[in-house]
Amino acid sequence: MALRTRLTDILGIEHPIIQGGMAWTATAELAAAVSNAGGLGVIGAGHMPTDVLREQIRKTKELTDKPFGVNLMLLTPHIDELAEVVLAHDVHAVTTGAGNPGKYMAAFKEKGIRVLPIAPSVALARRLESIGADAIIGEGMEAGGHIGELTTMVLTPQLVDAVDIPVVAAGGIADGRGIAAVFALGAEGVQIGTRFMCAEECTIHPDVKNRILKAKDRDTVVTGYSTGHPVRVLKNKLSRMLEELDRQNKPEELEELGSGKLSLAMRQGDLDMGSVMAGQASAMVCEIQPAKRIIDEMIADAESAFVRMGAMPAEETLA
Ligand code: TUI
Repeated sequence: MALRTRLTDILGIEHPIIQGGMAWTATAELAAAVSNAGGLGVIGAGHMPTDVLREQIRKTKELTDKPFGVNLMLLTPHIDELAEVVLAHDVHAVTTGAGNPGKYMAAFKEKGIRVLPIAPSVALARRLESIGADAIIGEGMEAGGHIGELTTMVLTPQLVDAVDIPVVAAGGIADGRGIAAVFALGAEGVQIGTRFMCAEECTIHPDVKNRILKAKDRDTVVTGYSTGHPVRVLKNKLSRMLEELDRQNKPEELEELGSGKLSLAMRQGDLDMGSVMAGQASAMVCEIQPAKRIIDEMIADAESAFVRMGAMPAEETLA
């Protein structure tokens, strides 16, 4: 049985699973694999130059004819130019992170692009619904990368109560039990980042994938509180240096030291001085698998969890 929700209808996808739009990580290969497997694959535009984003969109279209999206990281200095590329290239959906996408909303809607902003708070979610967001991705602080204050467990039900559009839960979800849990809270979809970092099709350095496979429950830490942009990473030499700068309240030095370190991790595989942005769910990722196997397994396990909870008759999962 498929888990059909308003989100799958809005996006025209089979499974209510959106892939996290991770900068330096979510490339055309991963996005296409996730879309081909029935989820929504997403290219992480991050700080990409515009011609690279154009090429990534072209490549994704070559690899899949299913819907896919682009994630726009709103702190990027040339964000206006990246938004123009998305508008010009017939992309199905946009997810946004690290800010308020209000400025672009009308233009995206006019082109028929679905807009799914990431919101770490109820107030922002309400505002985004009022200006036309198609769904809200509520990201809890279990997630990797730049995070808000609230956990997925408390953010999700509050968003579900606050808005009428579908809520997608993100942060700390890496298996079918997590999907079942957030569906119990009222979510109609999930965004999965860390587990897809260990997809076969993900092009990050293999040493990063192996580091995630080895991660234990307390292996991530949040640095950068002093800058106003806290970031969850796997603990290493760099994170200890950043923690020290946080303690000394030196946000400028912290930003300087952190700059360029995400690509150092994801492209070069530097596990000491790279910024290995990954979520608390790293400890729950145990295998490198094709994206399709990840999705099929998560959906089957979610259905088993529903059956265990008595929320779905066992025979429906066989259909
Ligand atoms: O954006 C992410 N995760 C990211 S972005 C990123 S790149 C980066 N590197 C260093 C510092 C900052 C960013 C790495 N990981 N997730 C979605 C997300 N969005 N998390 C939190 C937010 C967010 C925060 C504030 C969304 C909106 C927001 O609004 C503030 C406002 O303008 O009201």
